[in-house]
Amino acid sequence: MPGPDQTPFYITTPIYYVNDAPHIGHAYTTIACDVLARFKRLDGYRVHFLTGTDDHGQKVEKSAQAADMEPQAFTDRVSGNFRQLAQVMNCTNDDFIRTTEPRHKRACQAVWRKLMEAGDIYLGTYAGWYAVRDEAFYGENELTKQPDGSFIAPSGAPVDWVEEPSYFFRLSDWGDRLLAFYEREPDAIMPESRRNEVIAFVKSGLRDLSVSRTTFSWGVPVPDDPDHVMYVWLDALTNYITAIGYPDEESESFSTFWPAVLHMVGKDILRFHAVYWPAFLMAAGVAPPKRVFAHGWWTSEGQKISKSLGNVIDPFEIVKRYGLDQVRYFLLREVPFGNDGDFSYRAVVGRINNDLANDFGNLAQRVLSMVAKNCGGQVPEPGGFTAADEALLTAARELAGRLRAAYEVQAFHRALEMTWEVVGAANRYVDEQAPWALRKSDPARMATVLYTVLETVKHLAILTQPVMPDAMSSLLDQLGQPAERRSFADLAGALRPGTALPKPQGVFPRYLDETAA
Ligand code: ME8
Repeated sequence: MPGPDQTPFYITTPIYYVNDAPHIGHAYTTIACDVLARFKRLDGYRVHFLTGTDDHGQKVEKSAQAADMEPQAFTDRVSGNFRQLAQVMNCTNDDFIRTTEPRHKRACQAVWRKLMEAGDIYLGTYAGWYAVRDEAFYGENELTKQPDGSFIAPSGAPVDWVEEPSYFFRLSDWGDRLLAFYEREPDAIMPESRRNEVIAFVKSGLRDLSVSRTTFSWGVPVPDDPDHVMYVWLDALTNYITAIGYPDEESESFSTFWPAVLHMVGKDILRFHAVYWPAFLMAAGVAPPKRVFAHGWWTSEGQKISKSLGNVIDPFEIVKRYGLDQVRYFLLREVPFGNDGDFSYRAVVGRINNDLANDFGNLAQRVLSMVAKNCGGQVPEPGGFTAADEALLTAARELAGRLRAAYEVQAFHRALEMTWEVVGAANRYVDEQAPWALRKSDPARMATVLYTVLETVKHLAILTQPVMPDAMSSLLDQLGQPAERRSFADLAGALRPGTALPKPQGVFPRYLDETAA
C-alpha cells in the first residue's frame, strides 16, 4: 500500500521558554511530534518538522536577571539545552528556531506591518492584570482571590497590575470569523472536548488584546515605535511561519508547507494557538493552520510537576536509566493522547517488562533463535499456508492501514494497542503451532510456521520504527531487511527465503531493578 506521493506535512512543537531546564513535559510533546514526523516520512509524505525556543519576554528576562546574566548569553545557554533535548531524544527535526534570530525579527515585523495596514492594530493604554509566568493578560473575572488579598490566574500563576501605553489587536472584531472558521474546519482543533472549550470561550465574547509592552525591552521592537516591544505571544506564534520563509509567501517552502500544518501543543497553551493565532493570521491575510492538537498534562506520582515540590522529572536522567526507546514507548502508550497522565516509575517498569520484554521481545527472540538453530540461520522456505497462517499474515498486512487511521487523528496509544494486538495474536499462534514440536515430525511445516512469524514480525518492526527507531532498526537487521527497504511501501515485498540472518540478539532487556523504582 504505497503512501501519498510527497504530500506536504508540516509539524511543529511549541517553542519552549528558555527560563528553565527542559523536563519530561517538553520531551513528551517533542517525541510525539517526532513519532508523527517519522510515520509520515515512512508513509511517503514530504515532512518538515520544526522545534525551537521562545527566547523573548519578561519571564525570560527575569530569569536572566536572577542568573545574573545578559539575556542573550542566558538564552544562548538554555536554548542549547533544548537543542540537546531533541538530539538526545533521537528527534528528526529539520530545523531548530530561536526567536532571537534575524530571520524571525524580520517575519515578526512583517506580520506587524500587515496587521497595521489592515487596521487591526491601534494605540491605547493597557490597565489590567498580567501573569508573567503565563505571559498572559487576564480579566478580573478570571482571577481567584487568595487569603492574603492577592489574585491568581486559573493556571495558579500570580498576577500583577500593569498600566502602560500599549498597542491593541482588534480581537473583539474577530469572534464571528473565528466561529465560522471552526465551523468550516471541524478538525482544526482537536480533541473535540478542547474544540468545544475554545468555541465556548469565543462565544462568550472576545476583548481586544494588548500586543505590545513598554516596561521592558527583551523582545522584537515594534516597527516605527521602538519604545514598544511586541507581545511575546505574537512574537512566539510567528515562529511557525518564519521557519518556512515568511514574509516570502511565494517561496517554495512557504507555498509548500503552509497551511498544511499540525501544531502540537499542551492544553495550557491552546487558547493562544486556537484563538489568537488564527485571528492574527487571517488579519495578516494568511490562511489559518490546518490543525492544532492539544494534548494532556503529566503529573508525577500523582502530583503536579513543580520545582518547589522537587518532583521535576529530568528527561535525560530517565533515558539513562530506562533506555531511550523504552521512554518513547512509555510516554505514548501509557496515556490516551489528549488525556492527562501520571508518570510513575512502577508504570514505566511495568511497560518495559510486560509489553516490551515479555510480549514483543519474547516473540522476536523465540522465532529468531529457532531460525538460527533449526533453519541454518536463513529465512526458511515456506510451503502452503494454512488458514491459521493466513489469518496471522492478514492481521499483519492490515495493520498499516489501521495505524494510518489512528495516526491521522494523533491516537498514538490506539496505534500501539493495535500493534500489540498483532503481537499477542502472533504469540498465541506460536504457542498453538508449537514449531519446536514440528522440528522432527514435520520440518517443512515448521519452516512455514517460522516464516509466517518472521514475516509478521517484519511488519511489526517496520511499523513500530517511528516510536522505537533504534530497537526496530536492530530487529530489522536481524530479520535481514535491507536498510533501504524499510518504508511502508516496502511492506508489500515479503521476506526472501534463503536470506542469511545475523546471530540474534535481544532487543528489549527486562528491567531487573524493580525495587529501585
Ligand atoms: O508555553 N505535561 O513554553 P513552555 C505535558 N513558550 N506537557 C507539558 C508539561 C506537562 N507537565 N509541561 C510542559 C510556552 N509541557 C511557550 C510556547 S509556542 C508559540 C510558545 C509542554 O516552555 C507542553 O507542550 O512553557 C506545553 O504546552 C509546553 O511544554 C509549554 O512549554
